[in-house]
Amino acid sequence: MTLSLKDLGWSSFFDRQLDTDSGPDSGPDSGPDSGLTGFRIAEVHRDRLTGLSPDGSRDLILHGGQSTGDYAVGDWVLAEPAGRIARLLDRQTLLSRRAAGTDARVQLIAANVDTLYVVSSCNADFNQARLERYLALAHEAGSFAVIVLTKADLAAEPGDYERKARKIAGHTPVLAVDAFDPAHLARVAEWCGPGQTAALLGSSGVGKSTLRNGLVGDHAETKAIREDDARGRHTTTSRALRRMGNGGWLIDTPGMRALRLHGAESGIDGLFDDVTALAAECRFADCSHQAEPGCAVQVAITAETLDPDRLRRWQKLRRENARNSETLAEARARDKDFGRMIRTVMRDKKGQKGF
Ligand SMILES: Nc1nc2c(ncn2[C@@H]2O[C@H](COP(=O)(O)OP(=O)(O)OP(=O)(O)O)[C@@H](O)[C@H]2O)c(=O)[nH]1
Ligand SMILES: [Mg+2]
Repeated sequence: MTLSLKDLGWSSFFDRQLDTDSGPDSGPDSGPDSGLTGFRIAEVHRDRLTGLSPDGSRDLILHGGQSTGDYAVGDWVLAEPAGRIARLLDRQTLLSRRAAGTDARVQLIAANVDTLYVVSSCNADFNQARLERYLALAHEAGSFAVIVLTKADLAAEPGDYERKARKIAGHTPVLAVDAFDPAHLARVAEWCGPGQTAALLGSSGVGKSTLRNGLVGDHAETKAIREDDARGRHTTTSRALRRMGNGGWLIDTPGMRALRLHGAESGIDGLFDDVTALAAECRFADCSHQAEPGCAVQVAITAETLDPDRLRRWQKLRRENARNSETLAEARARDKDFGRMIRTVMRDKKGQKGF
């Protein structure tokens, strides 16, 4: 079957970035982008990229000095006839996270994602704070989030999980599903129509690849989880863009141990807009919402119109985000200041003891 650029997710947003008279691959042209072909990145491996175009799939060649980590599944690139990438087009949305560990690397998860399926299960994996983290990521990126709670068929009261998710979801749809049931899969697919792109994100073992298999119709490996804590085994190890039965595109991702947000302040505040609206009413602009006079947040907590746990989770996410958003230089400066403070304290202590 031949797919058009539009079928692959191309839109006027990418068209506007072309320096041609008419568009990629649309005949003789005099602009600098003439003769280049638009490819959608479908797979990112350590040493190579695979792209999709109306002519099919092919490996793409990087420019010297570039690494495959500079590209995300879902990206649009323009490539020369031999497959060498000429340039990366601006992204409409980008999902990324701060890599684990102390280095400041930002890891790209997926690009040009319209719908983010935030996947958890109706079991011990379910956790409101974790869902909020993913929702903040979607808000920040500009992707539309849909919460999918799998394993509804295994839970005694799946409605309880659905209710808890709705409490934090705002306008985000919540679907409790059996990932093997075609009728449930159809409800999931509805949120990503032809030419649109969705990504599956969530912990290992929640059923991302099971959903993907049902929606795409081929077979990616899945593995049973541990019974005691519902943890998965990190079965999926790479990201790939696949076409769903309804013409939408789906990106399965490896299960995440931790999602470290960075640069997501507006995403967090957007998700917690009830708290931020209250905070804007506080008498002091720098109110910490603890015990200051004129604190509208504390008034709402006393009136039981705001859950104090929700305030705590908002503050925690903001703190973490600020820390993760530091540049490497800022983090080093903070460590240096901290080291200096410790040395001063130690020196003072020694002085007091008469050493
Ligand atoms: N009964 C039932 N089992 C499910 C459902 N969804 C997933 N499973 C099972 O859960 C286990 C883990 O599913 P996977 O699809 O491998 O999970 P994953 O999220 O892709 O995990 P990673 O690739 O490790 O990130 C498998 O044994 C699936 O058969 C569901 O809705 N109902
Ligand atoms: Mg998987």
